[in-house]
Amino acid sequence: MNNREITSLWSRIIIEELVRLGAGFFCISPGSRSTPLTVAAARHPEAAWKVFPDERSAGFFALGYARATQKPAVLICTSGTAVANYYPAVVEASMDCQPMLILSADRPFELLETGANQTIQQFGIFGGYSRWNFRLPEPSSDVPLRSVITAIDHAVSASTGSLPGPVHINVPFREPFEPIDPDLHDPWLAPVSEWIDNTTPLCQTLRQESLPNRDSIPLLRKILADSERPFMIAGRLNNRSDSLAVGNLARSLNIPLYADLSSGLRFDDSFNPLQLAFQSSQFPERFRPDTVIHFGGPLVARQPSAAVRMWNPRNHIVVKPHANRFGPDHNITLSIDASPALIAEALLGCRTPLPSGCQPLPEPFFQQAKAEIDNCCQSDLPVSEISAARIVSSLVTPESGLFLSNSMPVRDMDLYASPSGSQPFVTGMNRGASGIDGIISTAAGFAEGLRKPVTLLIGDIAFLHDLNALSLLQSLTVPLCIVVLNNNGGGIFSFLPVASEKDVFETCFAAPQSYSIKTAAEAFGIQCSSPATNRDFEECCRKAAASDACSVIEVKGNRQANVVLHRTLQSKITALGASCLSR
Ligand SMILES: Cc1ncc(C[n+]2csc(CCOP(=O)(O)OP(=O)(O)O)c2C)c(N)n1
Repeated sequence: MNNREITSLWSRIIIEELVRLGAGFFCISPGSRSTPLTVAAARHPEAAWKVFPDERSAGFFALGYARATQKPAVLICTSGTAVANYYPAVVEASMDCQPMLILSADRPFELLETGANQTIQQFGIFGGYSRWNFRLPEPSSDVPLRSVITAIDHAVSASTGSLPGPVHINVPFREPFEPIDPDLHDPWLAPVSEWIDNTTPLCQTLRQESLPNRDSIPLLRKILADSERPFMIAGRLNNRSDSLAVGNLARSLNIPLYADLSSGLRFDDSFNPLQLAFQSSQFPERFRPDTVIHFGGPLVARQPSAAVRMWNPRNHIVVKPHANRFGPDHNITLSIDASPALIAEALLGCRTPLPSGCQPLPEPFFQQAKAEIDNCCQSDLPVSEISAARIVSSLVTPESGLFLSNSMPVRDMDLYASPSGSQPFVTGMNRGASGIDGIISTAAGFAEGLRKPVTLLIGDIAFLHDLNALSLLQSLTVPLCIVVLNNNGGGIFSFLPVASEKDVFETCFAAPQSYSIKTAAEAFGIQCSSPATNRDFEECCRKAAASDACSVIEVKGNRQANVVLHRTLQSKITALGASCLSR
């Protein structure tokens, strides 16, 4: 078998094993050195693939796909800076435990560090952000094929294991790269002939959910049973079974639950949005739990952590599905590294349900706060960042998905979303490293993975940051509706003390941009509307939901007015809280 045949065969085997392991979605970026992998993926009858001229965008798309499917998408790129462009998406995937597989083609050994063109130090480029870095040898019949296949098996296992995340396999190739049909009767193939004849992976890792240790369940049951005022927090939960089990536990024991936007429970109308209660400083002073049990990862809002610091409860328990360090306040008294779903199920019935008087704030508070938020959404009022979040939350259904950009969109949705049903719908966000980069790409991958229409809420700076991702939308199989909250710059900075540093604020922080969102969208063949009132905005959202085409809805705003609106509504909600607490 000649080198060209070996290279072709080697690549086909890698792609075949990935498909057999369920990693059959490929994000391909064009390049010469990666030709063997690209051709093998594109010609595989069961593989799905999409092409990305921009590897940075490809990385984020793969991240979004993983968020929706819990499976790794496979990134294929050429040598050089192409692979470095995956970095921000790799960081986010690593920090938020999302699977991802990278196959970067490379120059062979004899060309490394010689000044050869398009050759950089690729091996291990992602450092500690990669769960496994591996360098395959140059294709050669001296290498047993079974070792290549089991390297792929381990790559998938490491990416989807108890701590899911990115895995980087560097794949050096010698020329020529052009594909050729190899002779499948070559003796080199004999050890894998059985694998060739069937359709199962050579070695599949079956992973069980991380089980609690034997003592943790009785201990937790006793702590909860002995607590007078237990409180539950649902932080970032990455799968639906965790969300459902945590929600069931809170309901069945009638324990107050703070459901973060990333918990999958924020839209469940059996829980009042405690985000509103935390707007009042009197609330945490009055409501003093003796046990806080936190399921999952961090929260979008910072008030609950500040409250827990103040409460300093006897028991501050965290249940998380992995062994990563967690707790920036260093005040956790017990950490359980096990599946949140298994723990929540095991705690059912551990005590008599709390009486209804133990709820943090009386029902009228939530009704009146709801009425105040709904007031901002009156039909004839100009659409604002708050009303846009509220209206979008009320229109999303279990047949669709929602993605939030960082900065204000994720915060506004966390605080002002209307709980619209007991069926939680899927909400995506990049809160691992909270970047404003790659958001459109991630939302597009999220929609493709979900196979459902998705609405994205994004600020104008984040939109501009990922503008070329608009080129991906034409070929999506489901529509993405992008709501751009255009306040002409970084609106979040107007809420910070630096806003009063007049000489530097506008230029160095708000950084206004005066580009036309409409022209930008139309340059990519996407229709853009700019509704002025809440009525028009809702109408545009409904139209977008009824259409198969991707669309952009621009909400034009003003940063100063946005701050005033937020502060006015916040002080009304704070006053409501104070009056309910003083009764
Ligand atoms: C990659 C990256 N660069 C910079 C930041 C810091 N940052 C946080 S919010 C923000 C402004 C975002 O503006 P926009 O997307 O318009 O949203 P808005 O603040 O108006 O809600 C910036 C630059 C970040 N989080 N991520």
